[in-house]
Amino acid sequence: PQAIHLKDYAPPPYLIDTVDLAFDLGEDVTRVRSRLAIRANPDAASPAGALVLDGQDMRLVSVALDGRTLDPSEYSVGPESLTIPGPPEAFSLEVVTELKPQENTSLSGLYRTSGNFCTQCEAEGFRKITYFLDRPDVMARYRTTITADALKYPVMLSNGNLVASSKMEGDGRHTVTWEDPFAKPSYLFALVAGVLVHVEDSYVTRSGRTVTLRIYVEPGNQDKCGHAMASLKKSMAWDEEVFGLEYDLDIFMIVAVGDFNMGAMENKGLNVFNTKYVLAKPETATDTDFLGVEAVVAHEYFHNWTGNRVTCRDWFQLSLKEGLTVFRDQEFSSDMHSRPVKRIADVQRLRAAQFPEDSGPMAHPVRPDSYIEINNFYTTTVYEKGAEVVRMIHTLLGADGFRKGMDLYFERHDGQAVTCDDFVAAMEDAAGKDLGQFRRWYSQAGTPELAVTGEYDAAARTYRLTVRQSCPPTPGQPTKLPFHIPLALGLLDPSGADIPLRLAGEPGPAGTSRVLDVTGPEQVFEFVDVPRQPVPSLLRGFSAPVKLRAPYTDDDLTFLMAHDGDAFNRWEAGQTLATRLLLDLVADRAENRPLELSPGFIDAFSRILKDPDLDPAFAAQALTLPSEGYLGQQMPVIDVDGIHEVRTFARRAIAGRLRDDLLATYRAMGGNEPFSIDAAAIGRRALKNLALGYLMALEDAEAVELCVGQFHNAQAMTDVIAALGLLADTRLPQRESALRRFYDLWKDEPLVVDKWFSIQAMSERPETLDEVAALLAHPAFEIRNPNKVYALIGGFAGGNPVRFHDAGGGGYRFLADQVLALNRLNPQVASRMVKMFARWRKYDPRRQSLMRAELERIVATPGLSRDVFEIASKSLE
Ligand code: B3K
Ligand code: ZN
Repeated sequence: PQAIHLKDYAPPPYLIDTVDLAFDLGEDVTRVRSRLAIRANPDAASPAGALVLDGQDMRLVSVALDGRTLDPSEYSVGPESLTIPGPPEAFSLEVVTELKPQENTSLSGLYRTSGNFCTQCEAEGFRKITYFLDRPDVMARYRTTITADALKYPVMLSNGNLVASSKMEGDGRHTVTWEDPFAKPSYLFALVAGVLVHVEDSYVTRSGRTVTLRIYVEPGNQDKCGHAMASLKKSMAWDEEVFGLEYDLDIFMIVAVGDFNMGAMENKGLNVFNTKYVLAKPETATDTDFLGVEAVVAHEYFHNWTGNRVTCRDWFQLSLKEGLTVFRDQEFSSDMHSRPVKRIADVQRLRAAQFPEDSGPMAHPVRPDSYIEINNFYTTTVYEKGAEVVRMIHTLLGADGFRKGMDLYFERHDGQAVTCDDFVAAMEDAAGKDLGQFRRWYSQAGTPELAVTGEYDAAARTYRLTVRQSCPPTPGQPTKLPFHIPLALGLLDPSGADIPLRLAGEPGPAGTSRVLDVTGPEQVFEFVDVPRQPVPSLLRGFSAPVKLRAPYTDDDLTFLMAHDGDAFNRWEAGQTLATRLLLDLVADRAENRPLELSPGFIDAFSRILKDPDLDPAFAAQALTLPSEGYLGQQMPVIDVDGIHEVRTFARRAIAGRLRDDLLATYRAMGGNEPFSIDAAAIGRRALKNLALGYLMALEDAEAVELCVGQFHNAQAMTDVIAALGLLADTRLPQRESALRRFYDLWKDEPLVVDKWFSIQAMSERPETLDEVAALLAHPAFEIRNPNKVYALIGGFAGGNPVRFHDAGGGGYRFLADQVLALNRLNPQVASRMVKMFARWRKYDPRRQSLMRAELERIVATPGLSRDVFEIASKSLE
């Protein structure tokens, strides 16, 4: 397979102005007639020449140019293209193709799910429907006619507005026509047909237009759409208020389907969603699910402006729409709930997934330079780091400057396909701030490291902060130039209060929290009028996606935990301290020294637990120890077993010392108030279940009784799952009965069954691998369904480090077997699974060689997809 490079970008030789599609949906064959108005691109680099359309996995039936059917000698068909040599300057092209959606297991292009028809075109699925210039800088207006059996497919949807529909004909078939007035790239095309019911609502935009809102689901799921609908309306109002952006069609539709590779897709006017991000009611969905629904509904809705109205010139610019839209959905969720709690969750996610990616074999810039398979680049770097980059622009420009930049971006580029650079230029021009050096965040991969030291001069009353930055090498980028890093900070006096900040040379203090522009490899910032030795609070709110190194003492960290005015940094101080203590214990264990957890640390935990003024959601985050994955990242060679054992030891030590407080917290948060999904209620459930988790680390009779009682009596899935997850880690007799009961209760709810699979896959018990392997044969498991694969196989390989990395290598063999099975069915899902091997070099020699052997076995397998080949081969490089 060949790599595609950003430097080779050239404008398309032809443009397509209009697309007229006619689908004839059949059980055996689906026929697609496409009529394109094509003309040579006046802005192309060279004369137009041959027209090469993308297309694959279809049967070409006929080609007609300006109404004349072409003889097969007048065109040529390759496995991935249709070429027409020397067409006129402007012409119409009619192409008929035949497809078999029922055989399409890749879930890209047109496929079937629960008997319905559905499409997924991003990134390159449209070419599996018809021949086309399947690239985002070709924007056309679409008209789509669908004909199908009226009983089997009563609902037939596409983008835009419904402009015609005919009643059932004598043959039992009916027809509809949809028209989308906005030009769009082919990746935003969508079609859905089948037996669906909908819930409907409406929204009046602030300019007074009424928009019909519909959520389509399979019959029986109408009662789980309320939260998605409420989230949609909130998103619409938020985008008007914060960015002045209104919806632009008369109807907005969401369709939920059970078979979907990702979370959701922002097709113009017709979003298609994984059921996981639509369906939610308290009995079936956890709080995490509810928050996920809200965030993903918002994300896809926000794409209507950031992605659809202004789209990407090419796929290297993917973060233009994804980083920006993730930033927007994060801000939305912050405004709906608690800002610090949301920020902590987002940073945890960045550290858990993006930091490892950025220091491994798949590290790539937010705007990659090359790819073999674009679907492999829907990464946490493009999404989450991309959002951090947008957030830094927001920090540097301020909210008003950022808003001006957004306004200018839309003023300049509405209806266009543009680049990340165009976005930065709009920000720069609107706010009058030079972002020249800042652009390196788009081109250089790797997580920068910021080493900060401080020196207090009591006589001169100055505090000198020395900041050094560096960035480790990444594939293809051995050396890096300095980044422009916004460093938000404050200085705390010994009472814990913020000191007014004045840099040498400044007339007066400028607030107590401010942002320094770090641009050089080493810089000194001198603060004056500092009355006493301060403790610096650095990188407040995680103002840049970097690794901070600062020589804090344990006492400094405990002090910051208690006093920092920045809530994020209060949490961060506790995490830094816990990480340090746990890693010391891992070293103790390796040296056969006895394990002991610092009493001072447990005291700090106890103060958090007993602080009546703390937001319970924040307390739950602050009382959660760093994950095994995060601890592993801090070690040169990951000690899988040591980390697991030490973390378990620490949890027991904390629980043993704080048992009574934990019980009190459990009871205080338990309350019997009716279910609510507001931030306060979510926070109370989080803290309650955190307390239960610690108590279950002791596994004493009282804890078990609470846990089993909660499992049986709780109404909300959050509480049921928390209890079941804890039981699943034990050898208690109640374990099997709970798992059995849960399955019997919920076997008809696929999304709940997914939870049942993942809980078993993540159990730390030694028999987990055998159980997971046996579950592959369970009647509810379906390897063709991505959610099932993510729950069982992904849950095991990604969510269970101690069992997946078992030194026997059985976990590795299991994953490689599944990757190869999936490779034939669904390359995108297979590729997500093979990524779990990417960090093999971080382990000890024995595990390294076991993982490498599996990667080599995969690479040597004939018929490998581009998707899996790219990840596996780059992992071995
Ligand atoms: N844009 C889609 C992702 C498409 C992934 C294609 N492999 C969902 C989103 O980011 O909103
Ligand atoms: Zn997106």
